[in-house]
Amino acid sequence: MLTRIDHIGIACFDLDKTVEFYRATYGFEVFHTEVNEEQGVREAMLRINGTDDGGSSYLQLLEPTREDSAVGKWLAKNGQGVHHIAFGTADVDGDAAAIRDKGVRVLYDEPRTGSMGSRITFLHPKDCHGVLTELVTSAAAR
Ligand code: CMX
Ligand code: CO
Repeated sequence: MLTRIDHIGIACFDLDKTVEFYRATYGFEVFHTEVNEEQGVREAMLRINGTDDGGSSYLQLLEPTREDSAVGKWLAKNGQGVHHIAFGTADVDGDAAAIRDKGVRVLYDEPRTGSMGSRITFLHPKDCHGVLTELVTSAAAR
């Protein structure tokens, strides 16, 4: 069951400048940073709030580490902005399988590693009314 917004993924050209904008404008501080080579991103997670199921909601600021990555290609085509939305679940495997059975393309056969040791998969934006959609089981929920 999808129980919360885990994060909103925002693509940017310069992670440090974008982090500074969110800090100076809204007062959001960096909760976590990492490089995910498989996904081709350098990212900063800004924690916005906790939720009833013990998980949290974040903004995920994403800078590509290579031009041919998903975010790099998207930035070249669209410029900066909202790249994807991510729903939190305690069971990414089960939810992904159930959604696949409804005819929506799930991009990975098995969930891969996301921020902070989470397990993630993606739904194809063309099957989701134009929204690239991620499913996340956070490390804490496992
Ligand atoms: N939101 C909405 N539509 C998108 C999209 C996005 N983020 N990215 C691509 N599309 C659309 C494109 O506009 C294009 O549509 P048209 O054919 O109408 O022009 C279509 O999908 C195909 O796009 P593409 O540029 O040819 O790109 P690819 O097919 O090579 O890749 C996708 C698209 C979704 C398969 C790829 O971006 C992907 O695998 N995404 C999942 C991984 C990811 O995004 N990782 C970065 C985030 C990591 C994290 O969150 O931790
Ligand atoms: Co994400």
